[in-house]
Amino acid sequence: MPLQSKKVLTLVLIREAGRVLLGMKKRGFGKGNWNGFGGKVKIGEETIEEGAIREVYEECSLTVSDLEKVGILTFEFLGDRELMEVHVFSASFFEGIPKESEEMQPRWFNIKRMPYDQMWPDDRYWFPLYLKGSRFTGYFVFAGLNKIVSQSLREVEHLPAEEVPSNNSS
Ligand code: 6OG
Repeated sequence: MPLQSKKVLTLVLIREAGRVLLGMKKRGFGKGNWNGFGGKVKIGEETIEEGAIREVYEECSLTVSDLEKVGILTFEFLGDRELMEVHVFSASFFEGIPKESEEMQPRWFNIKRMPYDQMWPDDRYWFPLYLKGSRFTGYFVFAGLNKIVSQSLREVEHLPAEEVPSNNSS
């Protein structure tokens, strides 16, 4: 079965001193996991960053402006022809106070105590690279939502230049 397309998504990690803001996903894909904020890049959004900024605001009411891309993670779910390409951003300046939304319940976590048992299983591989300030690319193959069957992760000096997404459906 050939892989035919990829969906571009965003994931924003907001960091302040020794802590990171995560949200408990209350519905949809990844429900029950702590994760950064993000989602699909919408048609009409000219950059991936624009989609990322919108999602952060929708999900926790914060306005971020200093996004820095730190990683690109590609996920393949066996049996699903569409790959997910998640662009991971770090932000350290924000305006507002984190507020619960219909999708996310935000909470600050000390960077020494990330709740890996309640995060996506790939996070325990790449999150330490993010925390130490590296850039990275990764490819993870999942069988179901909880099991990684193969993975590769690399620290890189530079991430590939952005491609403007054209095939996202929503
Ligand atoms: P919506 O469906 O809510 O966007 N996402 C993942 N994040 C991590 N840490 N690991 C994964 O492993 C992920 N797969 C998807 C990208 C989904 C949100 O979840 C992220 C988006 O921020 C498989 O629109």
